Amino acid sequence: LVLHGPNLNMLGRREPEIYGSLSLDQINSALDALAAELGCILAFFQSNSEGALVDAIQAAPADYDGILINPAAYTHTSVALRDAMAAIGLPFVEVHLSNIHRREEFRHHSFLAPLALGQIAGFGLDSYLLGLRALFNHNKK
Ligand code: CA2
Repeated sequence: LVLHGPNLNMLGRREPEIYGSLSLDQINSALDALAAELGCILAFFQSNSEGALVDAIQAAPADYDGILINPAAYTHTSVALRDAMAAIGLPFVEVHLSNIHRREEFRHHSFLAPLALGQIAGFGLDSYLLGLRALFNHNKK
């Protein structure tokens, strides 16, 4: 399950110098192409609402083997997303388009990262592609 957090539906339209010029649909298409190569099936969900993301995480174990998530701003604020991840226990990888560690201090902390298999930040689309590979390889073992 690929989860995209708040404002990522705006990708490609604003702040291309930080987040690149690809739209969310283009990112999802590139992930689908990699998934076909690896031999796995993806589902995508974007929401600006913290509760909707919590609901999606809670429902995930019924249908999915892992979660690739860009929690966007909720990375830095959401105990609720962290608690949902802790509750389900599915393996997940946290990704960010930008390198959150070279940006404002408030972006350096992630509530989710301590529970993640790993965090990949700063590589634009490649953060997602590397994250999918890492999650797939982890689940293959
Ligand atoms: O670098 C990332 O992927 C982030 O998760 C993106 C979040 C930001 O709050 C995190 O600190 C890092 C913001 C996503 C907002 O995306 C926009 C896209 C286009 C225009 C405006 C916002």
